[in-house]
Amino acid sequence: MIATATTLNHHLWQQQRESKHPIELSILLTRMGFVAKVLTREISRAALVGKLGLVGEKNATGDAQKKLDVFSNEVVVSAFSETGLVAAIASEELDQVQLVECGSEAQYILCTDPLDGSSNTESSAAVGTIFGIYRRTTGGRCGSEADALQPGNKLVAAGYVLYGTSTVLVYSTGDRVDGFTLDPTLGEFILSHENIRCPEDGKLYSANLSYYQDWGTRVQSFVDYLGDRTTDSSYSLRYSGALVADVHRCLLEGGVYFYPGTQDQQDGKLRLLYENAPLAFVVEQAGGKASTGCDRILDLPIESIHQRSPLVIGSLELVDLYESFVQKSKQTRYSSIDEEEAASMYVGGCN
Ligand code: AHM
Ligand code: MG
Repeated sequence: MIATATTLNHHLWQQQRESKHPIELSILLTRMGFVAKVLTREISRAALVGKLGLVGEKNATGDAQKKLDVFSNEVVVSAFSETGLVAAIASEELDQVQLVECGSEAQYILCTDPLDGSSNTESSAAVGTIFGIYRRTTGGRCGSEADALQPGNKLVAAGYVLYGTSTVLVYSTGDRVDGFTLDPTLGEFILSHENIRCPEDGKLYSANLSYYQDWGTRVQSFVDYLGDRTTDSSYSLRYSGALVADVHRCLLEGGVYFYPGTQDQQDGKLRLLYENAPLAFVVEQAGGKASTGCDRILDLPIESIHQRSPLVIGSLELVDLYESFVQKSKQTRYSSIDEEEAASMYVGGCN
């Protein structure tokens, strides 16, 4: 590696000098870099230090918490609390918004999934951390839950860390998207993916197809189209079970990830505030697209911190294609089908 390689800290300083973002965001993103280093170390040696397995509790959205979920949450919360810049934190692993700091300096809100895809940890597969940063909107000395209930179009920074074959930190402050790879020998994130642009189209799709029967016919048609070997389409399926890893692949190589609703869970599984919105922010900044299949993710109102939404995200043309499938039947929905069929078509489709 050459000595002139750009570290995350140097890059943040350069961007700040060019007025791309304020110093506070540099401090917070540097902090995320530190969190990523701690979690890289602890995740990779978890089996050796008794950190695998369940805690025995469920989190706010009903998932069985793992020791690494709880640990990761503690690392994120303590690291960001120490900055004095964060008024409140919303996390997948916290039932409610945690108020952190009062005062004029604490003007930011952190929303995070500290350990995305934690079901992968037992098998040493990829996991991630997702983060979104908002500015406070309410007055008064201290933050409140209302500060976290902002749509994704109000994000001032967002990104993720992928703990895979290497640790990669990707972020945007609304200007461009850059990715940094951790050099473990230096303990530094080095700029490795400069100004990432999501390919407009791609040949990869990523979804848990075991839910095929639970999806509506519109989503099923899309899947059938992708898998149709009688046409010259040649899509490949890649699904890791970690949203961060699957979206990262779509971002770099072109492709689409989707997690639709089902009859029982019309909003799907993924959480809007700390999973879908931050990833949508990054992917849009890179020229990609993210929606529910019907509506732009970043424009969805946030009514509660653990609210879910369907997600389709990735290359512009593939997201458009998905939308054309789920919206296609809209006009004919009530024409020649019975009530049961209409309900089935609705799942994953648009009103
Ligand atoms: P988590 O935040 O509890 O790990 O849940 C989110 C994860 C995503 O990373 C992944 O894409 C999805 O849930 C996998 O769910 P499923 O097992 O239903 O395919
Ligand atoms: Mg998650």
